[in-house]
Amino acid sequence: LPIQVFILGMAGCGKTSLTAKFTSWLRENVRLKVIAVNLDSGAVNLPYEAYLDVRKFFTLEELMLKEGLGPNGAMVYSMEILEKMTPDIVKTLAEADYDIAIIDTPGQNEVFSFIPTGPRVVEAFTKLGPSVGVFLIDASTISKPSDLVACFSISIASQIRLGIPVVVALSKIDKAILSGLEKLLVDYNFLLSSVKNEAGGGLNKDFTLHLLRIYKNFMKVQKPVKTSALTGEGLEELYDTIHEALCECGDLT
Ligand SMILES: Nc1nc2c(ncn2[C@@H]2O[C@H](COP(=O)(O)OP(=O)(O)O)[C@@H](O)[C@H]2O)c(=O)[nH]1
Ligand SMILES: [Mg+2]
Repeated sequence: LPIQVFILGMAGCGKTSLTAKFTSWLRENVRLKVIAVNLDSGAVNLPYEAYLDVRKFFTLEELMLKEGLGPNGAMVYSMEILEKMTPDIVKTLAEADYDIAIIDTPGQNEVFSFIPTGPRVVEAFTKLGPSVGVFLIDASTISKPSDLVACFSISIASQIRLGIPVVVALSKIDKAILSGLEKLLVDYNFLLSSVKNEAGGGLNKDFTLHLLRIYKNFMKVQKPVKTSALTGEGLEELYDTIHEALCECGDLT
Protein backbone atom coordinates (compact mmCIF):
# COMPACT_ATOMS: atom_id res chain seq x y z
CA LEU A 1 0.00 0.00 0.00
CA PRO A 2 1.26 3.50 -0.71
CA ILE A 3 2.33 5.83 2.10
CA GLN A 4 0.70 9.23 2.65
CA VAL A 5 2.89 11.92 4.23
CA PHE A 6 1.07 15.10 5.33
CA ILE A 7 3.37 18.10 5.67
CA LEU A 8 1.99 20.17 8.56
CA GLY A 9 2.90 23.36 10.38
CA MET A 10 2.17 27.02 10.93
CA ALA A 11 1.82 29.53 8.11
CA GLY A 12 5.12 30.17 6.39
CA CYS A 13 7.04 27.44 8.21
CA GLY A 14 8.19 25.93 4.92
CA LYS A 15 5.65 23.19 4.08
CA THR A 16 5.49 23.93 0.38
CA SER A 17 9.25 24.31 0.06
CA LEU A 18 9.86 21.04 1.89
CA THR A 19 7.25 19.25 -0.22
CA ALA A 20 9.20 20.27 -3.30
CA LYS A 21 12.64 19.38 -1.94
CA PHE A 22 11.61 16.13 -0.27
CA THR A 23 9.76 14.96 -3.37
CA SER A 24 12.76 15.43 -5.60
CA TRP A 25 15.12 13.98 -2.98
CA LEU A 26 13.02 10.83 -2.72
CA ARG A 27 12.91 10.45 -6.50
CA GLU A 28 16.67 10.74 -6.77
CA ASN A 29 17.76 8.81 -3.72
CA VAL A 30 15.17 6.22 -2.84
CA ARG A 31 13.91 5.54 -6.33
CA LEU A 32 10.31 5.32 -5.28
CA LYS A 33 7.35 6.43 -7.30
CA VAL A 34 6.66 9.73 -5.57
CA ILE A 35 3.79 12.10 -6.16
CA ALA A 36 3.11 15.50 -4.62
CA VAL A 37 -0.43 16.55 -3.78
CA ASN A 38 -1.45 20.14 -3.09
CA LEU A 39 -4.39 20.64 -0.72
CA ASP A 40 -3.75 24.39 -0.29
CA SER A 41 -6.28 26.33 -2.33
CA GLY A 42 -4.53 29.55 -1.30
CA ALA A 43 -1.15 28.66 -2.81
CA VAL A 44 0.09 31.13 -5.41
CA ASN A 45 3.21 29.53 -6.86
CA LEU A 46 4.07 25.90 -6.36
CA PRO A 47 7.75 24.98 -6.62
CA TYR A 48 6.79 21.41 -7.55
CA GLU A 49 4.62 19.64 -10.05
CA ALA A 50 1.50 18.45 -8.28
CA TYR A 51 -0.05 15.17 -9.39
CA LEU A 52 -3.25 16.53 -7.91
CA ASP A 53 -3.83 20.21 -7.16
CA VAL A 54 -7.03 21.42 -5.44
CA ARG A 55 -6.63 24.78 -7.19
CA LYS A 56 -7.82 23.08 -10.35
CA PHE A 57 -11.22 22.93 -8.68
CA PHE A 58 -11.29 26.11 -6.60
CA THR A 59 -8.99 28.78 -5.21
CA LEU A 60 -9.10 30.76 -1.99
CA GLU A 61 -9.16 34.00 -3.95
CA GLU A 62 -12.24 32.90 -5.92
CA LEU A 63 -14.02 32.04 -2.68
CA MET A 64 -13.24 35.43 -1.18
CA LEU A 65 -14.57 37.23 -4.25
CA LYS A 66 -17.60 35.02 -4.89
CA GLU A 67 -18.73 34.67 -1.28
CA GLY A 68 -17.63 38.08 -0.05
CA LEU A 69 -15.47 36.47 2.63
CA GLY A 70 -12.29 37.67 4.30
CA PRO A 71 -9.21 35.43 4.27
CA ASN A 72 -10.10 33.60 7.50
CA GLY A 73 -13.72 32.95 6.57
CA ALA A 74 -12.64 31.81 3.13
CA MET A 75 -10.09 29.40 4.62
CA VAL A 76 -12.72 27.81 6.84
CA TYR A 77 -15.11 27.59 3.90
CA SER A 78 -12.37 26.16 1.69
CA MET A 79 -12.02 23.26 4.12
CA GLU A 80 -15.72 22.48 3.75
CA ILE A 81 -15.35 22.39 -0.02
CA LEU A 82 -12.21 20.29 0.31
CA GLU A 83 -14.07 17.78 2.47
CA LYS A 84 -16.84 17.47 -0.12
CA MET A 85 -14.23 16.82 -2.80
CA THR A 86 -12.23 14.35 -0.75
CA PRO A 87 -14.02 11.17 -1.93
CA ASP A 88 -13.14 12.10 -5.53
CA ILE A 89 -9.57 12.99 -4.58
CA VAL A 90 -9.14 9.70 -2.74
CA LYS A 91 -10.60 7.81 -5.70
CA THR A 92 -8.16 9.52 -8.08
CA LEU A 93 -5.25 8.62 -5.82
CA ALA A 94 -6.46 5.05 -5.38
CA GLU A 95 -6.19 4.67 -9.15
CA ALA A 96 -2.76 6.31 -9.31
CA ASP A 97 0.48 4.33 -9.38
CA TYR A 98 2.72 5.59 -6.57
CA ASP A 99 4.64 4.41 -3.50
CA ILE A 100 4.60 7.60 -1.49
CA ALA A 101 2.50 10.77 -1.69
CA ILE A 102 3.84 13.98 -0.16
CA ILE A 103 0.81 16.06 0.72
CA ASP A 104 1.19 19.82 1.07
CA THR A 105 -1.48 21.17 3.44
CA PRO A 106 -3.21 24.56 3.68
CA GLY A 107 -1.07 27.48 4.80
CA GLN A 108 -2.56 27.66 8.29
CA ASN A 109 -2.14 24.66 10.57
CA GLU A 110 -5.04 25.74 12.75
CA VAL A 111 -7.34 25.61 9.75
CA PHE A 112 -6.22 22.14 8.76
CA SER A 113 -5.82 20.51 12.17
CA PHE A 114 -8.26 22.33 14.41
CA ILE A 115 -11.39 22.69 12.31
CA PRO A 116 -13.28 19.35 12.29
CA THR A 117 -13.14 19.08 8.50
CA GLY A 118 -9.33 18.66 8.40
CA PRO A 119 -9.26 15.52 10.55
CA ARG A 120 -12.08 14.07 8.44
CA VAL A 121 -10.11 14.74 5.25
CA VAL A 122 -7.08 13.00 6.77
CA GLU A 123 -9.20 10.05 7.85
CA ALA A 124 -10.45 9.60 4.29
CA PHE A 125 -6.85 9.57 3.03
CA THR A 126 -5.86 6.86 5.52
CA LYS A 127 -7.98 4.43 3.48
CA LEU A 128 -5.29 4.64 0.79
CA GLY A 129 -2.60 3.22 3.06
CA PRO A 130 -0.37 4.05 6.04
CA SER A 131 -0.46 7.78 6.78
CA VAL A 132 1.84 9.98 8.80
CA GLY A 133 2.22 13.69 9.49
CA VAL A 134 5.45 15.68 9.52
CA PHE A 135 5.02 18.71 11.78
CA LEU A 136 7.48 21.44 10.87
CA ILE A 137 8.76 23.85 13.50
CA ASP A 138 10.38 26.86 11.86
CA ALA A 139 13.88 27.07 13.38
CA SER A 140 14.08 30.77 12.51
CA THR A 141 11.24 31.46 14.98
CA ILE A 142 12.84 29.73 17.97
CA SER A 143 14.59 32.41 19.99
CA LYS A 144 14.59 30.75 23.41
CA PRO A 145 14.36 27.16 24.71
CA SER A 146 10.74 27.51 25.89
CA ASP A 147 9.70 28.45 22.31
CA LEU A 148 10.68 24.93 21.31
CA VAL A 149 8.48 23.48 24.03
CA ALA A 150 5.52 25.66 23.00
CA CYS A 151 5.82 24.64 19.33
CA PHE A 152 6.26 21.03 20.31
CA SER A 153 2.97 21.13 22.22
CA ILE A 154 1.20 22.27 19.04
CA SER A 155 2.61 19.28 17.19
CA ILE A 156 1.19 16.98 19.87
CA ALA A 157 -2.17 18.74 19.65
CA SER A 158 -2.12 18.23 15.86
CA GLN A 159 -1.36 14.55 16.31
CA ILE A 160 -4.29 14.19 18.72
CA ARG A 161 -6.60 16.07 16.37
CA LEU A 162 -5.58 14.29 13.18
CA GLY A 163 -5.36 10.82 14.65
CA ILE A 164 -2.24 9.80 12.74
CA PRO A 165 1.35 9.47 13.96
CA VAL A 166 3.14 12.81 13.68
CA VAL A 167 6.89 13.15 13.32
CA VAL A 168 8.45 16.42 14.50
CA ALA A 169 10.98 18.19 12.31
CA LEU A 170 12.67 21.56 12.45
CA SER A 171 12.47 23.43 9.17
CA LYS A 172 14.80 26.19 7.89
CA ILE A 173 17.63 24.86 10.05
CA ASP A 174 19.97 26.90 7.83
CA LYS A 175 18.30 29.99 9.34
CA ALA A 176 18.34 28.92 13.00
CA ILE A 177 18.98 31.85 15.33
CA LEU A 178 19.24 30.24 18.76
CA SER A 179 22.72 29.17 19.72
CA GLY A 180 22.78 25.68 21.20
CA LEU A 181 19.60 24.67 19.35
CA GLU A 182 21.17 21.47 18.05
CA LYS A 183 22.06 20.37 21.57
CA LEU A 184 18.61 21.31 22.90
CA LEU A 185 17.07 18.93 20.37
CA VAL A 186 19.02 15.88 21.47
CA ASP A 187 19.94 16.46 25.11
CA TYR A 188 16.92 16.52 27.41
CA ASN A 189 18.81 17.55 30.53
CA PHE A 190 20.36 20.47 28.69
CA LEU A 191 16.91 21.54 27.49
CA LEU A 192 15.52 21.25 31.03
CA SER A 193 18.30 23.32 32.59
CA SER A 194 18.09 25.87 29.77
CA VAL A 195 14.35 26.33 30.33
CA LYS A 196 14.92 26.62 34.09
CA ASN A 197 17.58 29.27 33.50
CA GLU A 198 15.35 31.41 31.30
CA ALA A 199 14.38 34.79 32.67
CA GLY A 200 10.91 35.03 34.21
CA GLY A 201 9.12 32.49 36.33
CA GLY A 202 5.68 31.95 37.75
CA LEU A 203 2.90 30.08 36.07
CA ASN A 204 4.37 30.16 32.57
CA LYS A 205 7.58 28.53 33.72
CA ASP A 206 5.54 25.91 35.59
CA PHE A 207 3.51 25.15 32.47
CA THR A 208 6.63 24.85 30.38
CA LEU A 209 8.23 22.48 32.86
CA HIS A 210 5.08 20.33 32.90
CA LEU A 211 5.05 20.19 29.11
CA LEU A 212 8.72 19.24 29.18
CA ARG A 213 7.86 16.02 30.96
CA ILE A 214 5.67 15.01 28.03
CA TYR A 215 8.42 16.10 25.68
CA LYS A 216 10.90 13.88 27.53
CA ASN A 217 8.88 10.75 26.76
CA PHE A 218 8.50 11.84 23.18
CA MET A 219 12.24 12.45 22.81
CA LYS A 220 12.92 8.87 23.89
CA VAL A 221 10.95 7.72 20.85
CA GLN A 222 11.89 10.40 18.35
CA LYS A 223 14.32 13.26 18.38
CA PRO A 224 13.21 16.15 16.16
CA VAL A 225 14.79 15.94 12.72
CA LYS A 226 16.66 19.02 11.49
CA THR A 227 15.79 19.86 7.91
CA SER A 228 16.34 22.56 5.37
CA ALA A 229 14.51 22.87 2.08
CA LEU A 230 17.29 25.22 1.02
CA THR A 231 20.27 22.91 1.54
CA GLY A 232 18.51 19.53 1.59
CA GLU A 233 19.92 18.79 5.04
CA GLY A 234 18.14 16.09 7.04
CA LEU A 235 15.97 14.62 4.29
CA GLU A 236 17.42 11.13 4.59
CA GLU A 237 16.89 11.23 8.34
CA LEU A 238 13.34 12.46 7.78
CA TYR A 239 12.63 9.54 5.48
CA ASP A 240 14.03 7.07 8.03
CA THR A 241 12.02 8.68 10.83
CA ILE A 242 8.78 8.47 8.82
CA HIS A 243 9.45 4.77 8.31
CA GLU A 244 10.16 4.22 11.99
CA ALA A 245 6.96 6.03 12.98
CA LEU A 246 4.89 3.81 10.72
CA CYS A 247 6.63 0.65 11.89
CA GLU A 248 5.96 1.54 15.52
CA CYS A 249 2.27 1.91 14.74
CA GLY A 250 2.33 -1.47 13.04
CA ASP A 251 1.39 0.17 9.74
CA LEU A 252 4.54 -1.10 8.08
CA THR A 253 6.02 -4.42 8.95
N1 LIG B 1 16.25 29.84 4.56
C1 LIG B 1 15.25 29.01 4.31
N2 LIG B 1 14.06 29.54 3.91
C2 LIG B 1 13.04 28.68 3.67
C3 LIG B 1 13.18 27.28 3.84
N3 LIG B 1 11.99 26.70 3.57
C4 LIG B 1 11.16 27.71 3.23
N4 LIG B 1 11.77 28.91 3.28
C5 LIG B 1 11.17 30.22 2.98
O1 LIG B 1 10.09 30.46 3.88
C6 LIG B 1 8.99 31.08 3.21
C7 LIG B 1 7.72 30.28 3.38
O2 LIG B 1 7.92 29.02 2.78
P1 LIG B 1 6.71 28.12 2.28
O3 LIG B 1 7.30 26.83 1.81
O4 LIG B 1 5.86 28.85 1.32
O5 LIG B 1 5.90 27.90 3.65
P2 LIG B 1 4.42 27.30 3.90
O6 LIG B 1 3.51 28.46 4.08
O7 LIG B 1 4.54 26.52 5.16
O8 LIG B 1 4.09 26.45 2.73
C8 LIG B 1 9.42 31.25 1.76
O9 LIG B 1 9.92 32.56 1.58
C9 LIG B 1 10.54 30.23 1.60
O10 LIG B 1 11.48 30.60 0.62
C10 LIG B 1 14.46 26.76 4.27
O11 LIG B 1 14.67 25.57 4.47
N5 LIG B 1 15.44 27.69 4.49
MG1 LIG C 1 2.39 26.45 1.48
